[in-house]
Amino acid sequence: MFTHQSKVALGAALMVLLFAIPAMFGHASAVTVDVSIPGFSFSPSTVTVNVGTTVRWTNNHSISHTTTSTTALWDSGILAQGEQFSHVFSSAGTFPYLCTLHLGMTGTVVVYVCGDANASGGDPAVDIDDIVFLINYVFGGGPAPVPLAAGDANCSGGDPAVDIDDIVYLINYVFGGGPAPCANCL
Ligand SMILES: [Cu+2]
Repeated sequence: MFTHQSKVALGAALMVLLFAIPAMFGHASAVTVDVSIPGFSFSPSTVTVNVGTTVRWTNNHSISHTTTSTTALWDSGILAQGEQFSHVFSSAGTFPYLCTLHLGMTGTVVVYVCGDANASGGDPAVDIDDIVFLINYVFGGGPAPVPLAAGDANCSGGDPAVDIDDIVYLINYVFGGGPAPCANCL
């Protein structure tokens, strides 16, 4: 593994890439992701979203349901057919929920930060450890970010979505005062 000193040296050395490789810059926009209640289930039962995303549940079933966080983050109360409830996810993490009327109805919202390739969370979520993680992934055969899109710091998408441009982008952000990772890297 890398020592702190070697990570700093690595970051400093890779600064030269900033002048050799043009970074691509992503876009930021508010996003809403829909979850349907078509019956005695949530569909899809797991959604993976960026920080700042609004998740909107719609009860499309003929009887009432709720969407209720198991950690008291949100509670829709009873939703009759056709009613909706929205919640903005402003921090990274894995958030389970259920319907309080039918406890077998469960779902999960996974929230992550673009650029937080190692899923460390915390403050700052995006730091030199993510650069090292991506270098190890792109050049060293190391583990991929989970979800992979979390490593697509410049929101380039494409194939591969995570490549040297994302490493350069993060170096520029962490060491060069460059723009933060894009907001929607799905
Ligand atoms: Cu229910």
